[in-house]
Amino acid sequence: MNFNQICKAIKEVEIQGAENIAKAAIKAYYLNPTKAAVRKLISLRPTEPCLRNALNFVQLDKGNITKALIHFEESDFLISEYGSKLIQNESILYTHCHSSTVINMFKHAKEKGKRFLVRNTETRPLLQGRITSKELSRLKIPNSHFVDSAMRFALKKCDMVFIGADAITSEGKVINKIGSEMACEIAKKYDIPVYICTNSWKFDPKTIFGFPEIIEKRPKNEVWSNPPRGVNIINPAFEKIDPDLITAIISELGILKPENFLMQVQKKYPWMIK
Ligand code: RUB
Repeated sequence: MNFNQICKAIKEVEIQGAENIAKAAIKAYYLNPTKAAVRKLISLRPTEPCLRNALNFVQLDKGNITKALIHFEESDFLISEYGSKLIQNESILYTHCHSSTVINMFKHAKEKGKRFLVRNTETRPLLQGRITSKELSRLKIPNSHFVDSAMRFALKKCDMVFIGADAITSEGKVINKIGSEMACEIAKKYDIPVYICTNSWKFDPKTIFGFPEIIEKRPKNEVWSNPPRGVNIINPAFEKIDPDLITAIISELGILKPENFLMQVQKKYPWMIK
């Protein structure tokens, strides 16, 4: 794909998930290493600090393109190691939308001999939950698929929730696909632990300085292409999960409470804060 094709695929969510978007943006920057290219890439998905952090990092030094890709690879491995150890045999796990980090962790757990089932929700309007189901089926991980409004029904018999992240704020709030906060509230009601699987470059340093993480609003026609006149369609892509709904964040830095995660990420990656 050339630079413009990558931009189009990110904008139209053909390339989706924060980490895949960041990796694609690195490739696009390699093809077009200019400030204008960086500005364009950043504008494509507003709720994506991983994309912004990755582009900031690769601009610091030529060798950083390879280093950034290694960071993602090593982080995915460590998250898979840490996360898969938490999974008990015969457990039922819940996920929402499509997170490559969560899928990698499930794959790793299966390779380590863990036996478990996954329940997931379809994730209207773009149905990224189907990508999750397809990938789980390809990996021969038993899975059940539910419509979003069956989320409580799907979740209440589960043992653990594993979801991804698009952004993490300085207050320890995690932003992920719309529906994620609802899933975490249901999990709390039924005493089900919630784990966020994410590499730490999803932290948004600008939130330290009081800038809010902007929640991306997607086009109305994704929800309803031809609605009657007078219908106001609102299509938020993401929502914020309060830290008190989160058992821990599983990242390359370990399995940490949100407040400890924030301390570690700022210590390990000072270039991110500048
Ligand atoms: C995808 C989504 C994913 C996170 C994490 O939203 O919310 O859970 O991006 O994914 P969209 P990953 O489909 O709108 O991009 O773990 O792959 O970074």
